[in-house]
Amino acid sequence: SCVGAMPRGAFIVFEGLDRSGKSSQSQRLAASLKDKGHDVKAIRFPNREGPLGQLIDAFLRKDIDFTKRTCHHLFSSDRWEKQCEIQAAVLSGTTVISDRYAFSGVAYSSGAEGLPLEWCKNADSGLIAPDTVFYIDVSPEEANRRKGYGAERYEKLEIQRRVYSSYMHFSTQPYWHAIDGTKDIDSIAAEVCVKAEQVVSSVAASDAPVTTLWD
Ligand code: FDM
Ligand code: MG
Repeated sequence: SCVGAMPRGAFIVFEGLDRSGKSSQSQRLAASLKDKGHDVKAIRFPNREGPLGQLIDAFLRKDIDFTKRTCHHLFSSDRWEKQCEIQAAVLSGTTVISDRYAFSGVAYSSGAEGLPLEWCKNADSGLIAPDTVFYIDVSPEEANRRKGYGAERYEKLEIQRRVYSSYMHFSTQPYWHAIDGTKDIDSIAAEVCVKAEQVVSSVAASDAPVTTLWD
């Protein structure tokens, strides 16, 4: 790379079942990396604020229904709408941390809705690929014991069991890092932070190009 060129930022994704603790962990990591002087941009999917997000929010609250394939495309479109933003941030040296991404799309649409997995993957094919995925691994039973699920769509033990097994489709991928989500919050945060810093520095040092799903 040319002398003085900005090393790119890493793209880090958190995945896991509802109540796995992934939202807290993604916030913790964003705060720790900021403390260490990194530029960080925290995002989440679904992004419930935008025009698509409002439809998704109403869908999750069961105020409106869509066919299974339409809802899958809504969640996917929400990600497509954010690609320029993610790309611009990463290329300017900012580390992007996302709470959920396309892996949720595949795990929930195939697991909870019963759609064919390859069909689900197609909608997200070509999205910017994360450099690493932290999968906060908590069994559906353990997640359910935590505070019980809420009243949103998919927040049921039997559905979470199917989502959990769909997530396992990704478990052998090189970018997939399963983290034991039953440990205490501070040890998980410490483990994640060490691994994330390794990813941030190796991405910066190797000047690895941004790749796309599902390479
Ligand atoms: N969800 C999330 C999907 O079904 N598909 C997707 O592509 C994404 C990103 O939306 F039940 C589901 C997962 C969860 C719900 O997520 C909202 P949060 O993280 O609980 O807000
Ligand atoms: Mg939820």
